[in-house]
Amino acid sequence: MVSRPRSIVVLTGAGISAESGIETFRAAEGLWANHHVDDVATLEGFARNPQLVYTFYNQRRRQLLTPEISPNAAHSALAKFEHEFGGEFLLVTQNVDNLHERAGSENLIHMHGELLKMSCLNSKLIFDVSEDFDYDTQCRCCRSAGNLRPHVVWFGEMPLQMNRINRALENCDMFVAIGTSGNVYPASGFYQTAKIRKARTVELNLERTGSSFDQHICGPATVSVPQFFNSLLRSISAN
Ligand code: BV8
Repeated sequence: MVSRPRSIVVLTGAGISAESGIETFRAAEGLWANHHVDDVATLEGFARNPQLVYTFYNQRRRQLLTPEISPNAAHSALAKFEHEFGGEFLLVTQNVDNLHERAGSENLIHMHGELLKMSCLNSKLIFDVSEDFDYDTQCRCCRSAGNLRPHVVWFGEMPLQMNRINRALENCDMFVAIGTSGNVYPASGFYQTAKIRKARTVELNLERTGSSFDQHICGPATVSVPQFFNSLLRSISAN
């Protein structure tokens, strides 16, 4: 077991944002409860009914920007650890919300894109966005309407910065998965890559997801994440 890790990769999923008030994907009242994933999270769904997809993401963006939604103790504990750890640290999130950066995380990859960005289908340029947008919104590059899509990775599309993620996984000696059901590939396979490299693998979740992590810590992220990372900091500084 790694007593003093030198390189840590953390993967987060919807569960880390649940206590901030953002629904997870697969909970009964989850985001997709009212929509079929094929209709709102695939390129085919977007081509079939773009307005449904624009509305789905506009609603989520509006919710994210309401004052009630803010980073929770788990987001803050990860940012604190990153700044005090002293080793290599990479946070990979499957979430498209901006709660990690608002909590102060810096070495962060949004592998499934970001709700507060949109991209042009022609130029592939990426723009910040905080308002609703749809088929009639003009992009600043083409100066015409009908070219914009959410900068979000849909099913069947390649997640972002996979080379950088894989390099970090192959080099890490600790991998921690927080609040993810492990249903979606390639994120669901990251812990195997880490295990092959003899990294210590830890899962923080409400329940065991069935994957064979070295350690499973059950409980809400706002309790387990500060406990785990603060105690790791203490053991590192004691060594
Ligand atoms: C790709 C953006 C090729 C959109 C998302 C058949 C078999 C296996 C795989 C496939 C298959 N057919 C197709 C595939 C590939 C497919 C896939 O995995 N499909 C699955 C559904 C079968 N994947 C893809 O298409 C990906 N691309 O494979 O490209 C490739 C890739 C690499 C290399 C070569 C080729 C692209 C997938 C991206 C899809 N986009 N999001 C949007 O956000 O609207 S996925 C979406 O669901 C989220 O981003 C998130 O990543 C994902 C999973 O959700 P979770 O975050 O895990 O959330 P979930 O609700 O499931 O779980 C929440 C967890 O939190 C639970 O465990 C719960 O217990 C816990 N929890 C809840 N509350 C708390 C908590 N834990 C702690 N505290 C709490 N309070």
